[in-house]
Amino acid sequence: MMQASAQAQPNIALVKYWGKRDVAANLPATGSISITLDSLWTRMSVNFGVADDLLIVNGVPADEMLPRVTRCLDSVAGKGRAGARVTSASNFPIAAGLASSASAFAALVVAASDAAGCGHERAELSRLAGRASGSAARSLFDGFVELAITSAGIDVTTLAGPAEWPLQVIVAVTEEAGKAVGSGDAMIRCAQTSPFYQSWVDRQDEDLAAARAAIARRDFAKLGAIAEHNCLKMHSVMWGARPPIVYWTKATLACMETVRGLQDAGHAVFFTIDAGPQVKVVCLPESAEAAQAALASTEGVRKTMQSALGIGARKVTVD
Ligand code: 2P0
Repeated sequence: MMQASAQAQPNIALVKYWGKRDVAANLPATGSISITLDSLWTRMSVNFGVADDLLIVNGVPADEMLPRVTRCLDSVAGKGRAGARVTSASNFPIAAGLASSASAFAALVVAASDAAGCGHERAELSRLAGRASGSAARSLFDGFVELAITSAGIDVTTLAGPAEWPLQVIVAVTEEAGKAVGSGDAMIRCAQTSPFYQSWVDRQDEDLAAARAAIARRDFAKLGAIAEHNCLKMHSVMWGARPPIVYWTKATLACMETVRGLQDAGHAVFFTIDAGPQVKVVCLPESAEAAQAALASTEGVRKTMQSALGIGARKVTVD
């Protein structure tokens, strides 16, 4: 039996990936910059040596996700591989805009490569994860991560490690149910129908440059300003699609107002929102406690989770 396990954490994009240059190759239209989290995790175990692929997520068979997992395993271990029993567990809600596919596919490629004895380098694992889910390529790397588009595909690097600028992230969970429109379909609809899509793509390089410079200088105010702007622009692209894609709820807006209140009171915090109603609030450590308390008492917030920045996907031993 060839068996291995890996753990990966989700990442939160500060300059977002929204749109595909090549749908078949799952190549993003633009680069992106993210932070890898620490205390939210997905653990994946891959066991080659069964007849047919089988996927168990948090103890329950997940047949809907199986074809995507099968394709990813084929890309890592080759089509001639044995069938695999894949088990996955996460300590946070999945499929609700919390980057669960990022941590899942990042952990999957590491576990599958190890179980099959492939010996892939990190850059190759990142490329394979990105083919399964664009954002997953970033969860192979530590701390502040940039995914750049090159003529050869993607190039992913760490801009600053988690200890070099130890920010905190509060996730305000407003809805635990899965979302109505998946990210992949939503991106394609935006590219086909939103009049704002092309200008989003055209302006992405300047946002990436601004975020990269803010990270290099540890300039929290500048990083927050560009991240909020980039997030609101991404959602504007979605609102302009036909039919429109609106992931926000009343609670999402209430959380944004809470963040504005914290900023007005002098706290170093900013928000970002992905393809779902949850609000992620990035803070300097001294503002984390106030941010967590304010978000926890915001109407519609079901729970909050807090995380430092963490490291990329790696092998683990799971009992
Ligand atoms: C991101 N998101 O940069 C953006 C911002 C959501 C909003 O990447 O189709 O699951 O699997 O490549 O990576 C979510 O999309 O999309 C995402 P696919 P993915 O984090």
